Amino acid sequence: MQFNNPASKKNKNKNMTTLHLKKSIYRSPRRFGLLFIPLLLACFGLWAAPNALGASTPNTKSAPLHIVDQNGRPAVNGVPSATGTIVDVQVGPAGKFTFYPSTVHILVGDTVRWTWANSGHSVTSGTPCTVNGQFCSPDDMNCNSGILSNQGAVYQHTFTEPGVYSYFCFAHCALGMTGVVNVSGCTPGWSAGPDLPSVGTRSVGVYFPPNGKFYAMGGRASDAAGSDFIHPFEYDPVSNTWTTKSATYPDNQVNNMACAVLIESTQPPDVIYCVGGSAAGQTTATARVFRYNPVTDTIDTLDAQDNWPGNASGTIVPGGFALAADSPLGTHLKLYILGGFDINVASTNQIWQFDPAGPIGSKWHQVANTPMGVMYAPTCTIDTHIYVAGASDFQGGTVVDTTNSFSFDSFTNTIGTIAPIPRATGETRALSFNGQMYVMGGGRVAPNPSNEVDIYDPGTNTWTTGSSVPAFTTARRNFPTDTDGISRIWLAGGYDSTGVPVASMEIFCQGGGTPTPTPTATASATATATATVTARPTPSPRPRPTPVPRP
Ligand SMILES: [Cu+2]
Repeated sequence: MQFNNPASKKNKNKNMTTLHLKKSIYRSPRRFGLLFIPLLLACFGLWAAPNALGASTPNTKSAPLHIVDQNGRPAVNGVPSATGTIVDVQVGPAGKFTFYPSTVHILVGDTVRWTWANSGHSVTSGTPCTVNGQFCSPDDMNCNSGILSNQGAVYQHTFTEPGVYSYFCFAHCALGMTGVVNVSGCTPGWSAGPDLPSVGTRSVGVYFPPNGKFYAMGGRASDAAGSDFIHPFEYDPVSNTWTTKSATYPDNQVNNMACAVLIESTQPPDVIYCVGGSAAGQTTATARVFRYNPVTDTIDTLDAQDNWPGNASGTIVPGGFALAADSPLGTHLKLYILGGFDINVASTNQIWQFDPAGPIGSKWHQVANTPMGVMYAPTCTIDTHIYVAGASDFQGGTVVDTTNSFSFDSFTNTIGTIAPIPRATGETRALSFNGQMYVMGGGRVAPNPSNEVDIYDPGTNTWTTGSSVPAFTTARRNFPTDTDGISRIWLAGGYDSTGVPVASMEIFCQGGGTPTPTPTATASATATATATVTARPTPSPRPRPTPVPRP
């Protein structure tokens, strides 16, 4: 199997799906992707023995250090909040002068735990290579002296304020041994985020694990011809701001696309693939596939031989879509597009599988058909199945909402039945969040659009609403939304109840939230190096963040 993004989707090994792992176990791999788990396992196996090598002896004569964050407020060290998560970073793995992963994305209240894979390194906060005294190994004291620790040492720090925290190894900073901790805020429950750069609708939301950011791909400002967006929008949870990127879409057929994070082989980089789409005011649709690399902010279009065959007529936009593996061995994830909308004609029922690693001209394969035509269908993958619940249909010359619900087993290529969603909806997205399916508002037939979040538990085949993720505030449809799979959901824009595109954003955050009120870090000498590295259960990324919706 491989550990690519979006993390949890990759592991389709059925006998692992029952494992309920601690947040701290599965968050790391899904956040940091490929290679991290194998490395962790290897290293932790190595370190399972009591690590007598501990860190250097702290100098207890010095005055306690008052640790402050970049905003000058007290930062708490070593006391994970009640709901906090621990994220692991290796120091000097494989004898290299690196931290791995060198950049981590966490929430306020989370803890970063550094473990020394080799000796003679430090974790020292500051913009390379200047000590700023915010935190440092082994015990947050005497940061300026750059105390080095040895193999097996463990140092951890809990971050209680949002921000970007740089650090480096005192001995090897000049060799580029540096790291960054991105800490984003978390208000438990739903809260308002900043407006999109424009009012907009029919964009696709994509969470990009390598940088922890949320993208609104494509879409348009209104239903008028020419209002299509030209550039991706990027939301940064750390700065809580939207940015219009420089990359330019290959064409204006960027509404109602299917987009998801894929990699082309067993190695990063991950990129966002977008398939199909239409332009405002048009009844034709493209079949092209393009890639957006958020790190380099570049877009390129695949060879025309790799156009989506589901739109052979040139009039069909993608239906539901989700990432899934097609075998228990879990080779790289594939994108599935279920159904589609033959614009102003009918819904369609083909399922197409896209393999980004396939040779040119052979990336697409048709698999089973959906049990009914589905379009604008809430779709996500949980464990070994793709679920669809509440798709749109085209009846009597108009788009309508339905309760159509089913599952698709991507291993066996078969359709299954599930309890139908209790309300009709469509033109929205389903998200895989902590092992359940969340159908986000949507729909256009009164009383829709909705702000309701319907939760499907595949284990019990039942639907609920309420507790884990309640309704959001502004009812809407055709809006970009996505999740990191475990703690956050983002949504923005869409048509509101009056049918007008809006710009408002809503953010759901679970956990990591309230930092434990703890006194200023009076660094205690015992807080160091003794941390026993507990053997970790085999990480099987359980919750699987879904790819994208398709308004
Ligand atoms: Cu070093």
